[in-house]
Amino acid sequence: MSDTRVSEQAEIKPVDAQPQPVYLKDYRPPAYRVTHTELKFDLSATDTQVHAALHLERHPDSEPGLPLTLHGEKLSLKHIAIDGQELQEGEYQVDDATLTIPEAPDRLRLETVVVIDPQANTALEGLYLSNGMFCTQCEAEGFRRITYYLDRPDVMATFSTTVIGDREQLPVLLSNGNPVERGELPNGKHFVTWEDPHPKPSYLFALVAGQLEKVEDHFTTMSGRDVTLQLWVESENLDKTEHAMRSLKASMKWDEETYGREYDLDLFMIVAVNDFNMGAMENKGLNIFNSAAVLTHPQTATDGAFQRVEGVVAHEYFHNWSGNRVTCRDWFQLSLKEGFTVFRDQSFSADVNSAPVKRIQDVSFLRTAQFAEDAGPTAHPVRPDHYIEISNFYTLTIYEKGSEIVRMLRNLLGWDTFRKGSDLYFERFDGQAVTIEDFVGCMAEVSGLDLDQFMRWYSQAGTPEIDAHGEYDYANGEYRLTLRQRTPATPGQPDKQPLHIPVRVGLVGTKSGEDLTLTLEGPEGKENLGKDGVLHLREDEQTFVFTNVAEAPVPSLLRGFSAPVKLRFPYGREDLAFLLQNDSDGFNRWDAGQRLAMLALDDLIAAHRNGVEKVMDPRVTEAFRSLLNEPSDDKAVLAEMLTLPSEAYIAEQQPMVDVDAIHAARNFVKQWLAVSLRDEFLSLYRANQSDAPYAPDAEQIAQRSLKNVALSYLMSIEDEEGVELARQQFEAQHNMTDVRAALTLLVHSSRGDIADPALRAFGEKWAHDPLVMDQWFSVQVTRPQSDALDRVKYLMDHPAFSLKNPNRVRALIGAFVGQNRVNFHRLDGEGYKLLSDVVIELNRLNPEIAARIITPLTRWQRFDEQRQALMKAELERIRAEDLSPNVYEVVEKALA
Ligand code: 0A1
Ligand code: ZN
Repeated sequence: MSDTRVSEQAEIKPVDAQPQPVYLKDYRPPAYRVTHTELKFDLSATDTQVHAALHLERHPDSEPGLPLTLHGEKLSLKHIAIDGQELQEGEYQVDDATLTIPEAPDRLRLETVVVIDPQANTALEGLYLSNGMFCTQCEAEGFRRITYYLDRPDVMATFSTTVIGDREQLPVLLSNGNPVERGELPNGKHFVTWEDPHPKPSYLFALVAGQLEKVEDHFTTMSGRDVTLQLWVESENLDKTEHAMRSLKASMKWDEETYGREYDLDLFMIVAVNDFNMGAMENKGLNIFNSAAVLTHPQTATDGAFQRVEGVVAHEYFHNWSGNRVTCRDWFQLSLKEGFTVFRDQSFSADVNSAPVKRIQDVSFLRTAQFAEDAGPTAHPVRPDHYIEISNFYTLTIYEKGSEIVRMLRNLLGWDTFRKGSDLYFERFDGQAVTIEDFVGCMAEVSGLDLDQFMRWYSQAGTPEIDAHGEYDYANGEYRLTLRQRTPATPGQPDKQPLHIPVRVGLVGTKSGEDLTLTLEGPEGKENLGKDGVLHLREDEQTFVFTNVAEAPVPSLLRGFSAPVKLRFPYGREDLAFLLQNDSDGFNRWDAGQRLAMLALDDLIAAHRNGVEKVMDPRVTEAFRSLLNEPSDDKAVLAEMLTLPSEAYIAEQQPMVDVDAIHAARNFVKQWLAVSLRDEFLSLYRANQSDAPYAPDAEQIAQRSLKNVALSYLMSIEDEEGVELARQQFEAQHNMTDVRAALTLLVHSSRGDIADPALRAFGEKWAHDPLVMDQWFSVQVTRPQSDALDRVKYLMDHPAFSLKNPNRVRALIGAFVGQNRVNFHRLDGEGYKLLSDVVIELNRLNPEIAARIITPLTRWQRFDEQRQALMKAELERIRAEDLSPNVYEVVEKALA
């Protein structure tokens, strides 16, 4: 028997054998399908034995004569047999990625025994150990690190899994489906057997074993079935489960009411693990969560964390239909499940919180982070046509832009028809692995719409830009709106075709301040669009003529952010101030404020660069004054309105990023507003102070955001009263939202006399809680003062920090390189050097995280020559290492 065991460290490839891309056009059905999978795990930290029995049969659509080839990596094969007959050498071949049996019969039972080493698995893919707990992560291609298998999403099988472990060390043994048998074994071991009746691809397999405690609840489904809900955590976290459980029940109800989707097993489990590469994973019946995405307590988690938990719990639960019951044919279709599921979770969160704020937050994130990705060297279509490493494609483009595409379909069809399309999709493809065409095809079928041009959204990368201009013809009462679209070239896609873009518009009368009725002059005569309608932009350039426009309007364009595009319109500052006051669309009212602030910021950035005195546009101050004095919006929206565009968003708008000028300009605006409106901010703070017991509800969250926004203005000028309020707020220790806001403002100020003892007290109080220590790290390394980089280095030696834990890496390194722009981009290049040192280390330990954390370095083209040279030099230094396929793919693109 050959022993093919290889090191658990990332594979090191010689330069002449660099990883090769996989192409969508090469998709072929598998040679075999698996009808049933039996697994038996005998768990041990360094030598876990995995016994697999696969019931295989030739796939009816496969090319005749293809051998049986199974995936397998880092496995030590101990035994292999077909239908009870041990295979002899020569009857099969094993290399570092596959096991091939050239002469396999058309129907067979293949048995293998392999040994794996979970303890050495620092990549956190496959079976690994986290805090003494065994857990798995199989999406996308982790199952092949557990056993030999057809590890691809179009191979779906029922699973029966027996987990054997030490009774004392591993009292809880979990897998997918329902437990059907349990018992005692010799040598202090015990076992549990799980049956999952729903055929699933291997990426949805899960196993968890450890010393866990559970919180249990129940949900009665719409057809009256009782589902047991279990949340498994380490005992010290039992008091942090309530919000996740509540969110789970709310999600189950919402999916029944909104999409008619009912849960399909008797048991639904969530497990919290400390070491996890992503947020969470939708394994069938056994969701595994990063502890940061499930645990909350008023004393340890901020409002933002509560909302994130609600959203992630919903996301993973919704995958049970959009992803699990109907899955992807291949990984190029990833957005089929992810885009649709993000759209579903965003809609859920909008329904249970403030809908306009949810939209504002989602769009801000998209415009800042996804637009940057779409404009950089790793830009790719929502359905890529090739990849080297699929785990590099769990991107904002696949998730967030993918969700925007589904949202556009909802907007084009209207909710009722979209829901019919969704019903058809789930009914027609239940139990199948399908494509994006299958999904969009259902939408076209139920609506009768031609969506052929719309499909380009999936194949064309880059953010479309729309240049709009309008003319009002007083004499004829006509308004002509011309829209010109263009999508910039992206790597591998020099020429772009026009897209089908839904542009929701209103015309706001300048006299009345009201939405005017829209009568559109169309090819088939006049069309009444009401007060707010969707224009279908399909050509490179199109002019839309509105008639019977009784007064001069200001157009309100792309309402609700109806398409993921950059829309330019030559708004004057008065127009924007007018829309900020009068637009009936909450999103566009907020956006008008952002555009107005951006115009002022542009001037100030230029002034800073030219070394001339900065002068604030009084219209911005007046707009803020009226927001503060006559608040017309709900508190949650008002808090968003009062928040200036982030440095990252401002950078996105600049042709060449000048980090220092952006930082200086934004600070100037903030301080100017704080000085001019100090009393207003102070009364806003006071009006929103509350002693009510903490609840993560929309009203309280809005109050806290408003109060903390006000405090941030006061602290920007280190106003004595503001500093005192921050100190008191920290000392009151009322809840983590307020404590963290106050601590951040103090640490980011020059008031070390208050900040240092506060930091020390916080660090001591929470030393035992890693998720709170993550916040302690982030607060310090995002400080704008010039000692931030030294703090990062110092904190990397802190006992609570480890490069092996992805949450720690994100909290310390990720926060510094992503949120501390002035210090990461230091002109001595030390910020870049620090990041590349970390990437080189992580490339060995955890390639997935290495390939993500490197992102800011890949955006070098956006900066001045000096910084470009420094960043490129660091990328070259990384390239000279023996790279994992993950980092290799990203670095090659960045340097192409
Ligand atoms: N499907 C999960 C995301 C996920 C993807 C990959 C992972 O490990 C490499 C883990 C989780 C989701 O969308 O939530
Ligand atoms: Zn997902």
